[in-house]
Amino acid sequence: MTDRRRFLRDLGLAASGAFLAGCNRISQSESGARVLESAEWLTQRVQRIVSPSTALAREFTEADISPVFRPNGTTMPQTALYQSLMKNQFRDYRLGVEGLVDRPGEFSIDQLRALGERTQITRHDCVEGWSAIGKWQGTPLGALLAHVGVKESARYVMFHCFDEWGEDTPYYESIDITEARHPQTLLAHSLNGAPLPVANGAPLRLRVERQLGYKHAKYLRSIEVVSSFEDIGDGKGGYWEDNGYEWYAGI
Ligand SMILES: Nc1nc2c(c(=O)[nH]1)N[C@H]1C(S)=C(S)[C@@H](COP(=O)(O)O)O[C@H]1N2
Ligand SMILES: [Mo]
Repeated sequence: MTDRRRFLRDLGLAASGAFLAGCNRISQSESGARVLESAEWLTQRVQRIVSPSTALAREFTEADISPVFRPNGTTMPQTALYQSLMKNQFRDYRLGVEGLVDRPGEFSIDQLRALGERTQITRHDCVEGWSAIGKWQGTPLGALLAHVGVKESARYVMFHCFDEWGEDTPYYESIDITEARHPQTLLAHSLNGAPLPVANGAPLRLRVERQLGYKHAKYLRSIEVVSSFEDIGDGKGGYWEDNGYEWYAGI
């Protein structure tokens, strides 16, 4: 069924008053389908129709780059592991890749770079009401996923970060496999032509350009391919989602 037909069907359900009941039923029978529980699902459908899953976020020119890319949230992870990697200029850094993949492993920045590179100048929008334009360079996440091989049951990619927001509460995020394979979804190692500053997520952060700032996980420690995220954190798919933000944060 096409997105449009599915959307029209869903609207029909909404009009008949069966929409929420129908969604709840689906979400109970399908693990990890929390997104179906709310109007968020509808938002995502509308978004995918207005701008299909392949649509690119707007890209800007060098002249548009903000003089300062404001850091936000964690700007210096305090964990011992991060601090020791930082002291050695991240030379020993490896991104863990685990979960529903054929070949899990650990990747240095150089190994990631060998898989592919993309540069893009985009606007970052934070829910707190500020924006900044920056030039990001990194490996398309899709290239890494193709390299490790994604299993059939995979639905989401989780991003586990070095920084903690409370005891044993690392920042984390998630996106679906379609978003993960979008050409502008990057594991970025550089901002404005230089290695990522610590404040902006060194040595590696996510860029997921069609969604709001909190989705762009900084300080990536590992990525995990999963079929459901209900057993991770409080089960809503991300640190801020566990604290009330929407999982699908389309701009
Ligand atoms: N690991 C981690 N990632 C994070 C955050 C954070 O606190 N920790 N903050 C998020 C928020 S709310 C925003 S707006 C952006 C800020 O990115 P910047 O510091 O490069 O501006 O990072 C996002 N990713
Ligand atoms: Mo943000």
